[in-house]
Amino acid sequence: MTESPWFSFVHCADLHLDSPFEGLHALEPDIAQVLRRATFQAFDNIIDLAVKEKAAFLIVAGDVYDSAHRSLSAQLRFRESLRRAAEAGVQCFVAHGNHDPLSGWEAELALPEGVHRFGGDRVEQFAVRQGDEILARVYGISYPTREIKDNLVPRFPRKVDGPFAIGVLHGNVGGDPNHDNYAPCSLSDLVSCPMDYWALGHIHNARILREEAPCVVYPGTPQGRNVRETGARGCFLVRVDAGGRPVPEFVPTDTVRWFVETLDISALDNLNDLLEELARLKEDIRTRAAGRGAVWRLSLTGRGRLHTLLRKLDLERDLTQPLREGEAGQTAFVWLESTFLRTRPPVDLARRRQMQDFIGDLLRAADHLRHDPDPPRVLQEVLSRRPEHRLLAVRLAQLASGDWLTLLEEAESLALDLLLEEEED
Ligand SMILES: [Mn+2]
Repeated sequence: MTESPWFSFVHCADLHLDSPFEGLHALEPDIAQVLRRATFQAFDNIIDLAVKEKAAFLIVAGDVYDSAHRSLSAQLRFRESLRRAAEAGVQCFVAHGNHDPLSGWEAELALPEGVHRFGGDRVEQFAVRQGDEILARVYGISYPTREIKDNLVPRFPRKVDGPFAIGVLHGNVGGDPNHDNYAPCSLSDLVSCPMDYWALGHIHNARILREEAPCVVYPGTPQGRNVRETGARGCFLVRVDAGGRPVPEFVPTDTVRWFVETLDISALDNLNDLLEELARLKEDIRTRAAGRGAVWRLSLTGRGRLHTLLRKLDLERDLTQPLREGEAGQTAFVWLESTFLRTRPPVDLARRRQMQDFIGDLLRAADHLRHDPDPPRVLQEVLSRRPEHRLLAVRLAQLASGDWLTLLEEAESLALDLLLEEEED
C-alpha cells in the first residue's frame, strides 16, 4: 500500500476468554500453564497490535467469555487489557454474543474510560472522534439472552451519518451449519444496509465474506482452543484509506497453534524409518508454528508392512510419549496430543489380481477400466444407471479426467479394505 491510511482499527471476536483446551490429557505442568493462559495472551497480543499500529479503535464482536457464568478473574483480566488499550488512546467497542449474553452473571465492574459496551435493547451508536473530527460511527447490539433467533439486521439504521459507518453484529450469515443459527441473516441483508464495514462475530474461522463496499468480515477465534480450530488464528487490522475504502489485513495472534497431521506408512520399511519420519514431521511443525507453541494430532495411514507391528504397540506409551520428550519447558514446544492408527495391512496386489475369487474379479475389473482409452466415459455410463445419478450428475460433470482416475483408485482401495477386513487377524 503506497497511500497512507486515513485511520485504522482492529476487529476481533470470539475471544472465549478462560475457555479450557479440549481433549488434552497428561499435560506437563509447564505446557498446561501456557494453554491455560493462551486465550488471555491472544487478547493481549490484539491490544499490543492496536497500540503499536496506533489504531483509532478496537472492536470486539461478541463472545468475550466462554460461558454466561464467567469467572471473576476473566472479567478482571479483560477489563485490564481494555484499560491498557484505552490509556494508549485506542477506544474500545464491545458487543456480547450467545456465549456471554448480558443476562449472564457479571461482577459490577465499572468499564474504563474510553470503553463502550453495546446494550441489548436496540442498536446503539457511538461516534469515534479524533480531536474535533469524527472518524467513524460504530453501530451495534449485544445479545440480551443466549438464544437470539431473530434477524437483527433490520434493527440497524437505513440511513447513517458520515463519514464511515461500521456495523457490529454477532450472528450466522448465510446459515453456516457448523454454528448455531443465532441472529441469522443473509449476505444481501448486510449489503442492503448502508454500512462501510460489517464487523462480525460467531463463526470461528476467519473469513472475508465480501471485499468491496460494504466489506464483510469474520475474524474467527484469536486462539484455537481445540482440534477443530487448527491453523493460524488472529484478528483483522483494517486500514481505511483516504477514499474511505477499508482494507483488512489478517494478523495472527495465537500463542499456541493446532495442527492435524497424517503420515502415510506405505513407503516405510521399519520402525526406525517411521521414527525418523516422525522426528522430521515434528520439526516441520515447529518451523510452521513460527516461534509459538504447537499442539498436534497424528494419524498414521496407508497400507504397508509396518501395520502389523504398529497394531502390537501400545501407541500412547511407545510412540506418543517418546515424541513428547523434551518439549515441556520450551517456548516453541511441539506437543503431540494423540495418535490414531488408521493403517491397513499390506497386500500383494499382483498376486491377488491373479486369484479366481471375488477380490480377484474386483481388481481385474478396476485394472481393465484403468487401461480403457476413455475411463471417464465408461464410469459415467455405469453411474448413469444408478438411481443416485440424478443427485450426482451436476457434480460429476465438473470432474476432470484426472479426478475420475483418483476416484477409481479410491473406490478400488476402499472396496479392497472392506473385503479384506474378514481376512485380518
Ligand atoms: Mn463464539
